[in-house]
Amino acid sequence: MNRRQLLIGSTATAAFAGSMASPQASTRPLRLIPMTDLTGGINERINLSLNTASHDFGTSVASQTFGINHSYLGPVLRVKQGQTLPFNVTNNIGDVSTIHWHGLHIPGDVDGGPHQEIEDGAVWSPDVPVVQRASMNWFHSHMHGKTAQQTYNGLAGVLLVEDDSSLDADLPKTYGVDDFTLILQDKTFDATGRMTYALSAEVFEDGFQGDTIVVNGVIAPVAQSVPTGLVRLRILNACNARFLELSMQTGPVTVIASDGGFLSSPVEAESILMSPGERYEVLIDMGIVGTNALNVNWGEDAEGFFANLFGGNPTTTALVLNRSADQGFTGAIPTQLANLSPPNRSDATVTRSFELQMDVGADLAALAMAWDNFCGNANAMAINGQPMKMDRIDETVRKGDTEIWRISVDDMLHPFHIHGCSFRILSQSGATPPSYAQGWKDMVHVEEGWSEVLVRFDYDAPDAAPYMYHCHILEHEDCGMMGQFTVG
Ligand SMILES: [Cu+2]
Repeated sequence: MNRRQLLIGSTATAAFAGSMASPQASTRPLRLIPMTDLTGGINERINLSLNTASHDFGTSVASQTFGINHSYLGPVLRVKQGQTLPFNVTNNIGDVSTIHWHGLHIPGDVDGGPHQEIEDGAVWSPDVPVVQRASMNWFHSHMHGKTAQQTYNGLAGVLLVEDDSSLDADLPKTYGVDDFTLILQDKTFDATGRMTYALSAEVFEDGFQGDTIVVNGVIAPVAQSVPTGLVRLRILNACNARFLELSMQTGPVTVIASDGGFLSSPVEAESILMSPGERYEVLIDMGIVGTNALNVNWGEDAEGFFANLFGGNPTTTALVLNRSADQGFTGAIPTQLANLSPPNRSDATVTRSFELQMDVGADLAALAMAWDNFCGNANAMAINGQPMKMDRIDETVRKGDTEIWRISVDDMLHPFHIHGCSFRILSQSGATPPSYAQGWKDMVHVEEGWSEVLVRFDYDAPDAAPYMYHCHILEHEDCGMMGQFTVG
């Protein structure tokens, strides 16, 4: 009997009575996340203030949250390739934190991982170079042992990189009109409507599973009026642990970009499976139907395993799009997006193997605790037999080398993330990745067999500021399923 079978029938979490009773019955307006557009130039330091706040997710009750310049989540920052971003990140959450720039190709000392702690009351002022192509990235807490709780409470935001070709591209790009940023998360709320984050040992093992979908900080479904024509959705799965299977009510999902930038050409898929930490950009043709909807199936697999286990509707609507009389973007879905050659595994000169491990035994569990990993009262986790340790370097990479990283797991489906790079997926759980995952990525799914990525590291990460590789189920990361590597 495997762990999955053992878990079936365990306790369901308490649900906010109003949130899931009739998911299609009401739609709230989509909350547009305030966007700071810096593509025209940067004249002063960019202030990000991490603060405690209260926020109404749509239950008419204020929940205690963290925010970045806002009551929950941060702004959307829109920047351009070639810029250097002079941040002042001020921490006022009453606890030590960090802000990691997920997806950026930057040196280890400005990466914002667990070594760049920002004490409560302190200001962190990294100058972050934007070297890479147009891509949707994000930023979130990466505080060792506290990433899950701090990110859940709201320490996350989106960073859109544009470049000359993306600014010129014949694509929808009017923010809040035909170009929307969607941050998808799962939450639980207590009977009074306050956001909760409760972890039992079982729940901790699978990572936190909420029963209510939240879009940009508002309980779904949400609705948005859009003009006729193509509409662009830039989507981030910012759940702590849930995989989300996205589909449209009418028509295919037309994917144009993955984590690290545009695909070579649009890919039509019946659905896309997004792990925590992944980003995809999709186009919706609102010239065809007057109403369309983005639906979310949040089972780990087609049977909706997690949904049945933890409560909540396995398929729900996240966003309803209603066409207005206005004429919007008049272009067609492009046939060509970017020049991407297929990954060539013979480019690699080094191969490394990583096994993600969920059950490491009592001896390692004691060490994991001593090394400030946080596992609640669940089992400690590890990679290659070692829970995360802040002063141990696990791998040493030579700058400019192309490598193959092979990842396997002992149980369950996990999303694996590498800092400081984008990579190409050679195989995913022993199979060819879906077409929409064959472009630039920094996340790969790992279940059965090997997942292999082709990766090159071009920036320095010294002993004092190593990069991380880890499971992006945040409770697993906090519990030791993380390692660190230098580049030089
Ligand atoms: Cu994991």
